Amino acid sequence: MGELEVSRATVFGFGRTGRAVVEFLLDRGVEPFVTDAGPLSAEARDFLSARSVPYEEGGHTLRALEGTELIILSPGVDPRLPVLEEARARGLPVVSELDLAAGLLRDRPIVAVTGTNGKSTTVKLVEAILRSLGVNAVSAGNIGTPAITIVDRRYDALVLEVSSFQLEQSHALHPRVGVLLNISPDHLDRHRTMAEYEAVKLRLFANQTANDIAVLPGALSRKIEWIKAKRVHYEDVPLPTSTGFAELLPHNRANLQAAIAAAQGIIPFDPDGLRFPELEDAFSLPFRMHIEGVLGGALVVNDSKSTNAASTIAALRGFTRPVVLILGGRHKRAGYDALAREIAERGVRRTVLYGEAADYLADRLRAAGVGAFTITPDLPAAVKCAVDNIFSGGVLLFSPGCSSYDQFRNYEERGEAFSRLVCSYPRFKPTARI
Ligand code: UMA
Ligand code: ADP
Repeated sequence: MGELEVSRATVFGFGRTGRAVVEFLLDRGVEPFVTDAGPLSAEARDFLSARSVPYEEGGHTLRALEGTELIILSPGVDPRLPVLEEARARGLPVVSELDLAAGLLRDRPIVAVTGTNGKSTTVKLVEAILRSLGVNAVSAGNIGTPAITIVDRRYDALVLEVSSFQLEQSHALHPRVGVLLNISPDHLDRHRTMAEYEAVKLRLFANQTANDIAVLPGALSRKIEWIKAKRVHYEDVPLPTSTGFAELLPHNRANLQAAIAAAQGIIPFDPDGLRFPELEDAFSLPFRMHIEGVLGGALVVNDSKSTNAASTIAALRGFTRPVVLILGGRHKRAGYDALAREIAERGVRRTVLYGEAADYLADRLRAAGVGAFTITPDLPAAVKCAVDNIFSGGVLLFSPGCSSYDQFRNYEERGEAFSRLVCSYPRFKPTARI
């Protein structure tokens, strides 16, 4: 197995990553053991049994350390778990899936993208730009395809989406181009403080040398001395002048500037040669500011991928029309006072709150002097309330600013639920224009 040379390995977490790691190990003749904190689905149990892979579920026990030579972590697993401390104390190597992949991808050009918001859009933009220039680029990582699945594929450049969870567990990633889009409060349940979250994000640049490129906002760059790579402050990158780009939402303009800077780190090109249709798909990933249609003369926008306060602020800045906003889910503990101020300043007509975070968000709104809000129990009730408040020429914006986990499995399921709810109104028209 490359340079690791083990015959048995334990995989922590059996979600998308764990499954890919198990397949990778089996392909190389390594015997995996799987341990998962939660219950496994019947399908997952069948998958493992069919391959004679032993497993434990419902918690990580010391059984996970017995007879193994290597521990491999899924991103959702906190590297500080006591069982992992015990593994290290016993001298067992503990690596992340990302580090395992990074070790095998060492000689390939990697563009690694992190940040609180805009990662997937930017990854898709870099991939599309490189492909439009004839570079065979592939994307992987937090965007949905674990990096380990592509170690045997042939390509010219890898565009990797990297989350804070992955960075926290990883030490080996060395991107030729590192992109840090932005940092605002998120995932503080795992990273505890903003300082810790920031430090984890900055690790993207830790292994870079003077031959590499670091793309980041100037304001952030000026606060950090130790980055060795050549820095590009992406807000200084000129946008293409050709048709289509002028209409981009402000946050997508920023993502495009960062993507251009990143792609130029792989191959030099003139941004004015970029054509909007070649990049268009990257700006319309599902559940990111997606126009569902028109209801009661109002544009209905589904931004279910908004899982923190900053992405909802970006969504609000995308409209000059009056907005009715649906906000809610499980909050991230910080960033919501700024969102409440934005709601106040923009004169959002009504904010409809739902889910676990509703009372917390109501307090933030009150503190910012916002009175036009309604608390509802769940998404169906929130949509009904929002529809009762919409008016012709306005926007019904679903940009929840919170994670979905209080009432849904993930943001996709939540976005689909919103879509079904609005489409069920007989007056709903699936058109992109009012
Ligand atoms: N689990 C444990 N022990 C723990 C924690 C979790 O056993 O301490 C188990 C869970 O019970 C579950 C499994 O681990 O069975 C889930 O593993 P995971 O949480 O690492 O998730 P994966 O399914 O492997 O998906 C991960 C990313 N998820 C997370 O980081 C939470 C996916 O990003 C990513 O697409 C995928 O790897 C492929 O790289 C999703 C995400 O929400 C989209 N990411 C966060 C974000 O973008 O904000 C970070
Ligand atoms: P990520 O992969 O980091 O979650 P996405 O591209 O999937 O990023 O977008 C997630 C959410 O953040 C969406 O609601 C989107 O509209 C918003 N968003 C995208 N880019 C930015 C940005 N640069 N700044 C703030 N919000 C953004």
